[in-house]
Amino acid sequence: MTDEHRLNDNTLGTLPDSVARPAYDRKALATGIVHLGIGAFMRAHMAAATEAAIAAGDLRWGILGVSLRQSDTRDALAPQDGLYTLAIRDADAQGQARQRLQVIGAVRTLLVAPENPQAVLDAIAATDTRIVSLTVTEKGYCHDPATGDLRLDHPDTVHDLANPHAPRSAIGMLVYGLQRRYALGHGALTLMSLDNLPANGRVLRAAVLRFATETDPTLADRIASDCRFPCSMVDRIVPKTTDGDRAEVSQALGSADAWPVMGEPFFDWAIEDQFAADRPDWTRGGARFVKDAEPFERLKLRMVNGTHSSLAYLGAMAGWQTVDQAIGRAPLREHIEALMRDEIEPTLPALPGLDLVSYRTNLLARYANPALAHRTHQIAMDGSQKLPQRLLGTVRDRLARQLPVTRMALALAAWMHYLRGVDELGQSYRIDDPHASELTTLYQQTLALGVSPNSVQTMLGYAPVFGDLAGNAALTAALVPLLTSLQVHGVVETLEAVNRG
Ligand code: CS2
Repeated sequence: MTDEHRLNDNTLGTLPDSVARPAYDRKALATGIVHLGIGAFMRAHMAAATEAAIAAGDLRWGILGVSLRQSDTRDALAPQDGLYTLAIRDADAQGQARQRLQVIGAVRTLLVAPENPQAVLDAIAATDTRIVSLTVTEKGYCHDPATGDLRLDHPDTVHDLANPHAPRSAIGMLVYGLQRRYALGHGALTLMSLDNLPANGRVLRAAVLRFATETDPTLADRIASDCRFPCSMVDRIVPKTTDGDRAEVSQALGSADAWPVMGEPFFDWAIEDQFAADRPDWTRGGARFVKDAEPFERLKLRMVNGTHSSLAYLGAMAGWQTVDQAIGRAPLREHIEALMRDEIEPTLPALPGLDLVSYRTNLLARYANPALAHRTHQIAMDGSQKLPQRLLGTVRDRLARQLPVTRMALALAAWMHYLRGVDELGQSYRIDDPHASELTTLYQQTLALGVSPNSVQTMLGYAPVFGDLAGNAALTAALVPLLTSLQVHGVVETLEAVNRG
């Protein structure tokens, strides 16, 4: 398609009637939100909820999106005036895939931090900015996942402490941006993490204050008293966009969209109502403001992300490429359902109005969505950053109460087995993880040579992931037969044996 047929402000009016689009005056949008890490995940949730608040008439909340590493999002969206399509996909009662398309107008400006870090600091310092939100993934906090503390020896932290004008980590950008903001006499900010971390606001606050203390303790005191860091739980499955998705959405629009995002119909966002200044009315887009997000986070991290990771490692090793394919296999489905019911749910706090049985049933239906084609290898990435909050909290709670951990241990065993780098069909894949080289070396020196209590304990001794679980006898005892079975008999037979009990 030529440029006249590219999605942008000028071609908005030519879209088919079935495509929802901004009806407000985009030129009148102010920039109230700076977002660090403008990937697909944020574009399918926070931006969609903000779009609803803007559409209801509050034009103060345009978004300036920052990419922390690559220019690809800016390169795709800048020629589109920041517009992109959100495709909500599922299947009808006959199992036929269908989609609902909405062009989102909330993103006004896009920056690429490495090209111009100063512009990012200026945006954080700008008077209209009241909220800085983040989806930088677990590893973007430069913290130790086992303890939650900012790593002062992390290369990005070391770099940023020495380069106040050109930070490259989100934490460095926030601290130097706030320093600039205060120098200009502008008011306090709300810093809002949307990543899948327990107490994400508190993790962010601790990292920002730790970094600020290293820079200037008075700045740290001011941030601590002025700024707010609400915790939140966000839930929507957003698979990576493929070239096929781009072609299909562009075809339906009659205009080329270089980077649409895909999502499921389900959307949940529980956010603590703690803001330093005002905020959009995100309830217009399905969010709820809560007093304490912790129980919602725990529920979501353990039930959704915990089972997602379990399913991803087992599915990827069996050669099942997508989540719907994997959950369609009877032994895996039985296992995931029992994992929730028997091992995860008993560790969850009661939440008013929450019916765990329907939560579980609904989650299984979400996984079975055939229109998403969510890749198991996508979820399997960054395991070292994900396991602690997704799986190990449940494991610790159960071990403390001397309850069995067989099904939880199967997820850990599958992750260890995945480090082998080749699935049961003989296909090799890359381990995509910031600790990949240490972990694969560890695997080669231990489990690859044979499963034994010793080799399993050496794996469990990997402190950045397992922390105080090192040397745990009950967990070792659960892992040894599962790892042996995965290596010798493979995923399906192991699942069948676990399901037989
Ligand atoms: C997934 C999550 O990729 C992953 O690790 O588990 O992105 C998951 O799809 C979302 O958290 C669902 O809300």
